[in-house]
Amino acid sequence: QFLENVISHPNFLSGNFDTTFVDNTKELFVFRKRRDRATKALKFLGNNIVNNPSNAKIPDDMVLPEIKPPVIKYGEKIPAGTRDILLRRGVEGVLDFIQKSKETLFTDTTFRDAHQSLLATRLRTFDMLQIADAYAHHMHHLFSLEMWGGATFDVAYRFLKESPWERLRLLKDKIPNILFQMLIRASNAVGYTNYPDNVVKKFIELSAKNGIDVFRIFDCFNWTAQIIPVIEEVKKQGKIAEAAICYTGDILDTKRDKYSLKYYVNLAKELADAGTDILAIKDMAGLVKPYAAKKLIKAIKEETGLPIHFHTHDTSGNGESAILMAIESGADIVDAAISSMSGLTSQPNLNSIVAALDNTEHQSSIDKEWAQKISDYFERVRRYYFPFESGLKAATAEVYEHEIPGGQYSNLVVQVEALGLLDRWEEVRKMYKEVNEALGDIIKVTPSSKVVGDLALFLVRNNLTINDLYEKGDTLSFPDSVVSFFKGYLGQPYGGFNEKLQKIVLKDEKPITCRPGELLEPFDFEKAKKELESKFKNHSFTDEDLISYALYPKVFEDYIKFVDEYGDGAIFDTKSFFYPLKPGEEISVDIEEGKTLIIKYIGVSEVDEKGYRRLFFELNGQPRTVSVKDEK
Ligand code: 3PY
Ligand code: ZN
Repeated sequence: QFLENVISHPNFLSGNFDTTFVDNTKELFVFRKRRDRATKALKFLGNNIVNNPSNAKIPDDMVLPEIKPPVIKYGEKIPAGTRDILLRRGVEGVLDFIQKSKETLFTDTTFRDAHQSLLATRLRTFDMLQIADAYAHHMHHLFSLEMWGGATFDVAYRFLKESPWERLRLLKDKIPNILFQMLIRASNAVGYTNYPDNVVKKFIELSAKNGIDVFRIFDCFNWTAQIIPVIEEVKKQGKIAEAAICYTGDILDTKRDKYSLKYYVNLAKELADAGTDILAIKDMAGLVKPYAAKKLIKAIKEETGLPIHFHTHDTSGNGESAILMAIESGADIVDAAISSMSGLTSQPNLNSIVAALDNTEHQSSIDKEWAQKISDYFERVRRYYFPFESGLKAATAEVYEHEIPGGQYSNLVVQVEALGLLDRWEEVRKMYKEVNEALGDIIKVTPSSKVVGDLALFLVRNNLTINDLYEKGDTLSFPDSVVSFFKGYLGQPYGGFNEKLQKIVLKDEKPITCRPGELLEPFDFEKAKKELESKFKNHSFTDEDLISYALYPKVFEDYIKFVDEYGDGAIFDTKSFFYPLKPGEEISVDIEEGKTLIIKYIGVSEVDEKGYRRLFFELNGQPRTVSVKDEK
């Protein structure tokens, strides 16, 4: 262990040491506590049995299918893909490839937006890794894989008890040939609030270092002052900057002219001038109607000449038509999800669109047979996530009314359910629309969509109306996100605030009007490292850990505490991770390559006077017990 400390020490690695190195470097003598991974794994399973933190149960009559990843012929070389172009010819090479490509290019969103929009972001690394080889070997004609960012960062730590950085690295190892794409919320990074500029910069630097190649950058108010510094930082890292225009309203409706074609074209020009490599149309709720897609993309393409990447959601069922129209009008790249993870609040169906383009000038090279095999895999995997499904059974034109983003929809339903309000879900959707109107018809996408969602929930829960906001607002204690929005901490919405409501919510406080990042003190990484290391004595923290802590201090600390007690959540298969074992059930867990635990659950004791239960297992054939506090 001592040797391990020496050879991994940064001073040793950089050659910056002399004969006093061992004597004077006290951290060499801090040893990691022996991690008894087997006991932790038993405690993890015991905690699921006693406390069931995911609140998920498999009904007795439900049979979940066996997971069967398609078989790859090993020994075959991974074919070259778009990432090889980036590595060999740089960003310019990729842009040249896009311009010259006759076929429509695809981004597969299955690993990010699709499950964020269908399964409350719960798709685990375990299930991604098993299909990763299939992507590397057979989906190399994809433009990119959107596999990181958005809500996945927070959810990985908070609910899945796994590291998003580790996800990125493991997937990159397996899929080195396809560009990895992430969604970054400009100054909000992958959080819900503005961060100091040095945090956003460091986050981009580390994301690039760990494997992100394409950064889709958006601001929830399309405020270019927030987007431009991020474009610059991405370019500094030698990666592809894809600034996004968030779409709301309806450019075809001349009566609703706040967000007109002209508005979008002007934005596109600004982002083109700021040097974006690609321009994304980010239709987060699926509001770009097919004929609007035609008009919008044609106009933007003509004005900017940039490669256009079209992103939509299929909530209305019109998503595929919109994509076809977008392709007809010059979109170079489109987002879609593998078929069993597509449709409704997710992206339109990749397999179907690829088939629809056959025998046309836009025909794709994507292997349809393999796209189907991957879909078969996810069809089985998805069944394990049934508690996180939104319940939406069919496409709905109501999205044109409420305008709830696809990525928010399934989360909002889970939230509504947790509050015991599922019976009033229709009311929540109607209230969402009314709140948006009251706020002045804002662009709704993370984090502004959270403001609208939080206020709608708050009103429904407390049986209040929009009118009550004006009449009783001074006595109400508004959700934090709403206060923060009115203070200007998320930025300045296009067209300004509803000032009357702003005064009611803020009372005597004055809002800010500048870019929030200008006012935030730089984050002190050194201090944070010391803080964490004094709190968690047996840990050392990497730069990636520190940035996670800067973004989500409490979530990150809770994750470290969890891992200390129960180990890494990522080692379990999805059934054992979410659901309590049943007596007599036996599972195997790979704690590392070549080290497998066979665990059989025998039974549980009554709760003792201190509130603990003893759980009886067999571990590799030997009886073992662990105690877990009953928190219920
Ligand atoms: C996110 O920010 O997570 C989104 O998916 C926005 O659409
Ligand atoms: Zn989306």
